[in-house]
Amino acid sequence: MEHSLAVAHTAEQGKDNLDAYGYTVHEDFLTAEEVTALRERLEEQAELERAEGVAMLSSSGHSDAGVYVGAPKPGERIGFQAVRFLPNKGRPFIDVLHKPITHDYAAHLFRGEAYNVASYAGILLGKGSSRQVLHADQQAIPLVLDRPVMFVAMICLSDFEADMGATLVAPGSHRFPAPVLRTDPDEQLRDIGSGLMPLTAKAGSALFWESRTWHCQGGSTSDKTRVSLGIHWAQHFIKPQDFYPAIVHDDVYATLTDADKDLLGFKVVKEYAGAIAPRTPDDRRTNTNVRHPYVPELHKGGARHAVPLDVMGAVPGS
Ligand SMILES: O=C(O)CCC(=O)C(=O)O
Ligand SMILES: [Fe+2]
Repeated sequence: MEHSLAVAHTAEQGKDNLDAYGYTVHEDFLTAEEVTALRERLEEQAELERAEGVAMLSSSGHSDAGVYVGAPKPGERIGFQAVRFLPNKGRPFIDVLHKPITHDYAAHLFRGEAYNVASYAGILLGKGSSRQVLHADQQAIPLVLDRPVMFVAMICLSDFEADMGATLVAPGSHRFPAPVLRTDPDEQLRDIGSGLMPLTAKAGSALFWESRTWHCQGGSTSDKTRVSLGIHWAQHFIKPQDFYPAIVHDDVYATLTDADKDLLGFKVVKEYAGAIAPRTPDDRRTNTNVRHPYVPELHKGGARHAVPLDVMGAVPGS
């Protein structure tokens, strides 16, 4: 495989890289100040999730078998920690969703179709973390598609060096059906004429790969911790891994703008899917563009009643 790392500074370069190779490294995605603020918030949250016994951890990496939720075991060296559901864990995590470059790539990869966040986690990777299984993110879709329905923005809050477990990507693999999980990766890579390339990058870069591209988290043998935000963006009809309309805390919901909510999947697109109806008579949680009245099980002479929309001061949407 003759391939040099596909790096971009502009959306135009990045789109060309995504088309040609299925990924791009986008340098200077964040300012140095943004890197510091996001990294400090993430590391504090990660430390306290360990201290409070609610951390998602593994000593051996991002493999299903080794991952557990709790406090670190005595003497355990943490190889992998995920801090999930970041929109609940600090405003800077929501702000970074609005970076225009992400939306330039989304418009290109999704050909103008609507999309939202499908999962959003901080990832800390340390020594002893093993290489993840080779996969494509739309692997679960039982169809071979001529386009991606998801893509990842992996925002680097530390440098990504090869021995720190930098993401390994197979350039050009987006043109092929997904690899067969847990089957000799080297043979499959040879068959498509590709190989694994570590996406090395400086802190503040973002790695983008589309969901047909074969990739895996690298293994770490370094004393330095790889720190990143992993954001999966999906077209609106995909059932997301993390369903933010149900996950966002009430106090966070109260702070969200409609633009935030749309990125988190509160919008019903083309009248298809994702209706949110009130759970209690005074529930304010709703779609950004459609509202439904509160309607419980009604009985003649019963004590429970519906709440018509005008009481909520709301307008039915499109
Ligand atoms: O953490 C990584 O390098 C890759 C994780 C991954 O496979 C993904 O986010 O889709
Ligand atoms: Fe992945």
